[in-house]
Amino acid sequence: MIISQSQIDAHNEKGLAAHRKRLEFLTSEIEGVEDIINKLIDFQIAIPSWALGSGGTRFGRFSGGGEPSCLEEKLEDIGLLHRLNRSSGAISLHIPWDIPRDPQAIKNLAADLGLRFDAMNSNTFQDQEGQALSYKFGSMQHVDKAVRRQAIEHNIEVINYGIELGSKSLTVWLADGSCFPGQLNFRRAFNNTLECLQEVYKALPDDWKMFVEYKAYEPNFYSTTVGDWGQSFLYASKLGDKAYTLVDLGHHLPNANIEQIVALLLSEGKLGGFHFNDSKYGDDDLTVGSIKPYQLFLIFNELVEGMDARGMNHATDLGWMIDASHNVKDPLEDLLQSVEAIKLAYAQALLVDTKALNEAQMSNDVAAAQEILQHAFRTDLRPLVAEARLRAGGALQPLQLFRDAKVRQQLIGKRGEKTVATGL
Ligand code: PSV
Ligand code: MN
Ligand code: MN
Repeated sequence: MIISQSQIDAHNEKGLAAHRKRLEFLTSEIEGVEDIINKLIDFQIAIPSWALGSGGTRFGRFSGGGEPSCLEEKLEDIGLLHRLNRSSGAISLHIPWDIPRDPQAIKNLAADLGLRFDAMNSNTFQDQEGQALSYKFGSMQHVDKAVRRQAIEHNIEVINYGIELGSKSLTVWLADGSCFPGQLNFRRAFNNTLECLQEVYKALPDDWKMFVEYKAYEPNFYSTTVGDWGQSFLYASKLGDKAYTLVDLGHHLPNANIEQIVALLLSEGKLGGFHFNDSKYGDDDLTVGSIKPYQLFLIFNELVEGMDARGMNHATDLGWMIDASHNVKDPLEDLLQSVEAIKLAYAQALLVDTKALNEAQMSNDVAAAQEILQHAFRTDLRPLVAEARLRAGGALQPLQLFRDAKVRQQLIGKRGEKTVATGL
């Protein structure tokens, strides 16, 4: 085992006195510490199978070595993250990159590592080997019925793999759209897509959810057939109760007010979940919280308030997933940082004095409302996140232990320098 429990214990022993001091100070400063810690312990974030290697860009790819080359190794990597932070207890698979050849063995391995299967993802944005028809001009929007049928069949196949593994949701992201004005009849593209989604929806088991992901642009640069939350909401509403909108933080036009989108989707009962990442310009897939941590906090503030108002379970009623790509960092280090950023934003949102905020809002006290939010955001809650990890059996400082234990060097030793993980 690359990191043993005794290594984690020794690491924690070393940092315990300093941690306790920080925690005691924080506990004396704020209220509701135990409740926040317990909620943090329960909160799990799914890791995407496609983010365990170097993604690169269209200009080049620089492997860090030791990347997983099969589904089993991907599960092992996420098992490693989960052992360190006790918050990465799920994996999101992408088909055909992650076809489980022996589903029972994969299920057993996941169970041994304490992992469950979050949303299954279909892929009609690339042509796969041996595929009869091309998706060059779209999949579900395609003018040719046979291409549309192929896309439907693929999604049903993905659901079936998910059933075998015990997943409960399907995420559909379509690259469909157009690059030039005139290329597409928008109404026809929408209706073709809706009909296909309806066919897939029919194949969805009763206890499953379908997430319709939207994206403003890329790979198509003039129009996208599920281009924004309004369009996704339209599809999800027409499909039925099991269909929801999935919010990928990087899929908006610049400066979109994502927290407001989240609040409205939640209030309509149509928010399915998230692909967390961060960005400066477009779908950059950078480490969560690395560019706009305040936005992340504001999103969580809406989530906590809205989910509580609707009596929802924070940990289980939405899909919490990361969607990331790495060019210059070690993917596993990056994912540890992302999970930490999500938990921190969640903890800060839990700290918001909702009663006082509501009073400020009701009396139009704008300055007080801002103070309340920023007080929570500016309180350093890292000791609470660390304490939750400690109580759950994880490491006080996962990234530090990852480095001290020379995890990447060990992976390179096992798997080699020249490795390419399947995915983007
Ligand atoms: C597309 O940009 C996306 O965000 C979708 O979620 C895909 O499934 C994922 O990236 C991986 O390609
Ligand atoms: Mn995504
Ligand atoms: Mn994306």
